[in-house]
Amino acid sequence: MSPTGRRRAAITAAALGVVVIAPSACGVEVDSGWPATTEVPVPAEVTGEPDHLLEIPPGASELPTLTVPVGTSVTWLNDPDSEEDHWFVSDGPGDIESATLQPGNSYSHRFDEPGTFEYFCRIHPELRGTVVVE
Ligand SMILES: [Cu+2]
Repeated sequence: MSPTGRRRAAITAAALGVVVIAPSACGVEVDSGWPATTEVPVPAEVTGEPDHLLEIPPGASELPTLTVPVGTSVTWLNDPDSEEDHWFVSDGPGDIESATLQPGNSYSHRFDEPGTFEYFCRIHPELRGTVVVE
């Protein structure tokens, strides 16, 4: 990794509230069994990494039916190369409400109840999808 890349990674880690302490930083040599450069996996709840990422490609005309376990967070990502906005809302039960997703924007929703949740795009009403939560 370049110095710039390393700095960017450090800034990203700081922005995420992740505190990385090198074992030798305080002058006490701690034998953790890991070299100081080991990258420790960060749990999903810290990174905000979605359980399920649904990327909407440019010009999408249909969306897949997702089947996910209860408690899953689904993130819709409008492809940065897209030239259109999307605005997903529930069609029936559920409270999907993305507001306007410009290219590169994303919206996350956690499904805590089982059921079948249909939604569509307010801007492109023919663009519909379903999330089945089991
Ligand atoms: Cu749309």
